[in-house]
Amino acid sequence: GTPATADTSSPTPPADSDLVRAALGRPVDRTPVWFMRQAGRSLPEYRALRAGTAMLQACQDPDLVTEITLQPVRRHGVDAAILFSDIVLPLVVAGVDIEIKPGVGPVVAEPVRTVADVDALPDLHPDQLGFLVTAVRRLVAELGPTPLIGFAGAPFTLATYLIEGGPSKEHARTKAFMYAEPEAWQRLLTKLSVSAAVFLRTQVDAGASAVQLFDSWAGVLSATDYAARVLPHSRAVLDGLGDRAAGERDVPRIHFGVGTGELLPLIGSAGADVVGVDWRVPLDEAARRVGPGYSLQGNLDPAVLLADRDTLDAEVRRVVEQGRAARGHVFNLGHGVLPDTDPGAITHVVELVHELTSRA
Ligand code: 1CP
Repeated sequence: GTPATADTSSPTPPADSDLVRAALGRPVDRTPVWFMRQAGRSLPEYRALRAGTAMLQACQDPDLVTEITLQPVRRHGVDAAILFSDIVLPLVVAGVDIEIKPGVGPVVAEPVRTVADVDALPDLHPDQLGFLVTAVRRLVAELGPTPLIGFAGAPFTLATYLIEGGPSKEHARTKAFMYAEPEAWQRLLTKLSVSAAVFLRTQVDAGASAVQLFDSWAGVLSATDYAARVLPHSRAVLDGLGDRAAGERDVPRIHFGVGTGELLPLIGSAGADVVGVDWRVPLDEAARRVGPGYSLQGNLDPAVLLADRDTLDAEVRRVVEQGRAARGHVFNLGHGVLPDTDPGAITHVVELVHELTSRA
């Protein structure tokens, strides 16, 4: 029952890809590979394009978003593009005063510290996302057979930035608020889940082939707190995305956090098709923890890209071998590309993974 106008002018995403097949546990021609933070600081062509434009301005410029998203696909031959954006963008578009400070990360002008602050947070409206629809449609048309991954920040990870006011190690203020104001906490995470769902739905309707929900900092929580105070909100985002029984396109859902070894089965049960794993837990052990109903994504240590070729190759082979224990495997790093990474090492890993996994 949605109006036809939005759908008819979106280009058709690729009908089939190794990324979507691996994510859904179907046979692949070769293991698909992409890298978290593949677009960005490791590429000289990125630094050249971004010069003079603030990060959050660049994210709202469809020409820049399209070009920066395409750069790593052209250079490395990865099996998926990931939209150039940031997890704080839906908040910024809704009117929250946030800046991304170079070398620091997102900084919030007026952190959320009281119940009144929670209730004053502006909502995101789909009609504020015209730039995003334009960028995704253009990308899907340009990418041809290569799938585009859309993404959003999960409610918990966004809450950490809003409450701390910026990047943090301990997330102590966030936890203190979660324990002291349980009802306001639920309202805050509900608001953030609605805006994440709007942001993802917009990308899927415009042609994204898969989505990733980044709950980067969920690993700071115990399984008990995660299950009771966070998981239902992430599930609201992921469940809102697709009713496959109603014949929607299969748009697999990837769900990722750092340091989530103890949370892996819960991360899966929040509504994922693919559980992202950092480098701490080997993929065969991760497959045992999540069970047979999930594919895995990961999990080369990003620092290994800084090592010598023999070490790099041995680690890539190990990840590929351990990944065979999973229902399906999407090769990736265990977290984002480090800024000092040699782009040549990334291209080499793509070639090696393809060589090791091609069906004869
Ligand atoms: O000026 C610059 O180049 C700023 C660096 C930068 C870039 C390139 C930031 C600031 N964000 C991004 C892009 C970005 N952010 C992408 C692009 C697509 C790709 O992967 O190539 C994505 C997916 C993100 C998502 C993101 N932003 C996450 C989740 C992924 C993760 O790393 O865990 C998080 C936590 C952020 C917050 C953020 N934005 C930028 C920084 C430096 C940070 C982290 C700060 C911190 O340590 O808390």
